[in-house]
Amino acid sequence: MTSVEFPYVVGFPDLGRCRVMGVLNVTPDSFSDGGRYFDHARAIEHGLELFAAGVDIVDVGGESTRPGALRVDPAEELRRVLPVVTALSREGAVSIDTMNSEIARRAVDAGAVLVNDVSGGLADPKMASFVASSGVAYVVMHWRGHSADMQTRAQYTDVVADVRRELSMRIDAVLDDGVSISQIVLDPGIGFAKKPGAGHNWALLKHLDAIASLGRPVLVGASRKAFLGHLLAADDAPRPPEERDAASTAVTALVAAAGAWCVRVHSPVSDVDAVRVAARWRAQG
Ligand code: PMM
Repeated sequence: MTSVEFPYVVGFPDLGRCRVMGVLNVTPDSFSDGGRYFDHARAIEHGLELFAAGVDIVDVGGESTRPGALRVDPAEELRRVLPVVTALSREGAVSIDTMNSEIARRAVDAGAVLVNDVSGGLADPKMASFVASSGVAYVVMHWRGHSADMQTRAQYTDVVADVRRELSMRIDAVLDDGVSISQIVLDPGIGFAKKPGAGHNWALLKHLDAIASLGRPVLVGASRKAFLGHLLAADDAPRPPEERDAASTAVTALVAAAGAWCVRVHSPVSDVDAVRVAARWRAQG
């Protein structure tokens, strides 16, 4: 089998396959697992379960970004995530899902090897310069504003071209702040200022190559999101988040086969196999 090459990301040697990132929300209110891992001991235990299931990275977040969510106080966000990042960093690669540069700094000091910023540096003007000084990998996601009212900003002429252009501007901005190109991973921001019924998410997933043509690897966070609930609705009732895992894995297989660098998922067991199937698929002449 010929190996599959992915663009280099600092700290993440090529595995010849798409990586799997497991979601660990230490929040009372995330849309699919809110409240389940709010207690530190339960969060750490679930992080260990994610590693045991074969994920490459555990993504620890202390602020819900579901549509409509309000901001969390930074002291509370830090209280939620720091013990969890500290404990899990001893066991494997941990990323910190935050828009706040101080939280990112404390998490990286505690061992996090990737900063996952859903605002792509827009929420905190100090984020990019912190990331630059830290040298760790940086996920720059497409974002148009905070969750409280982000869905009102889901207006596009051509969603793929618009997201690509806005991400390109974010690359330029974070490079200007000293981030190096090998730190950057791009993310089209599935569900963020994208309407489930308007086809925005499907267009972005189908045309990931347009995002990848910016020259950086692509991370996809489609797991359990509303557009899948919408697709699988019965009698006009969306399929509930915890019943969207099979569909999430189908997306994993498709985007990994299309060359995604990483998928961010809640229930990773099938995804861990799916990325291996996709790598073999890609390697086939
Ligand atoms: N989605 C959520 C949170 N963090 N990070 C990245 N990079 N990409 C995403 O799509 C993303 C994210 C929201 O989902 P959750 O509430 O299940 O964590």
